[in-house]
Amino acid sequence: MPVRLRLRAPWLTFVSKSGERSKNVEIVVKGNVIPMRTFLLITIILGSSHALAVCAFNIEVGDGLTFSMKEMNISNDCEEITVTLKHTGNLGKSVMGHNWVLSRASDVAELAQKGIAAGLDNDYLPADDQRIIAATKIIGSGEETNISFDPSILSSNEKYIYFCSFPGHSFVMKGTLSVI
Ligand SMILES: [Cu+2]
Repeated sequence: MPVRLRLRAPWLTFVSKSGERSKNVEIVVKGNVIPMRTFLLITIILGSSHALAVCAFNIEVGDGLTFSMKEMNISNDCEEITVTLKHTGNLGKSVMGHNWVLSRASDVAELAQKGIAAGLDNDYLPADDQRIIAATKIIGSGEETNISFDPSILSSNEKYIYFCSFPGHSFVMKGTLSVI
């Protein structure tokens, strides 16, 4: 179905090929007839990415070793970043528990290693370790948890990784976090 984009610009005069002058022009594109005012509004919204900074993230986990989000872009315009983790799988936390842990890329391996020793009672994370920037508790089937942190503690020059510290998961269950 052909769709038209109608542009009304009173400050312009459009001249057709046949020499006809008009204050309106219709552009046939895919979509609906969009008034100029709506068109400009969309343009303004798309152009102001900073005003649309995403400060809250919803990430799902299940019975596999994946986060529903593989990459996060964090804006320093946010006063606080909130990550909500939801377990949509069927397995309990002792079998297929997951958490969301943020650290510098270079700290992941050692934190995951020390996490195994810490055990489930400590959410598979070493206590009071300064290398943990933010972390949720371990959750299982049907559970949900969240964590908030101040993005100003992150640097745009650093590489950050979020991972799951459940034993064996961190090798594949991870994503990259960047400051934009
Ligand atoms: Cu996991």
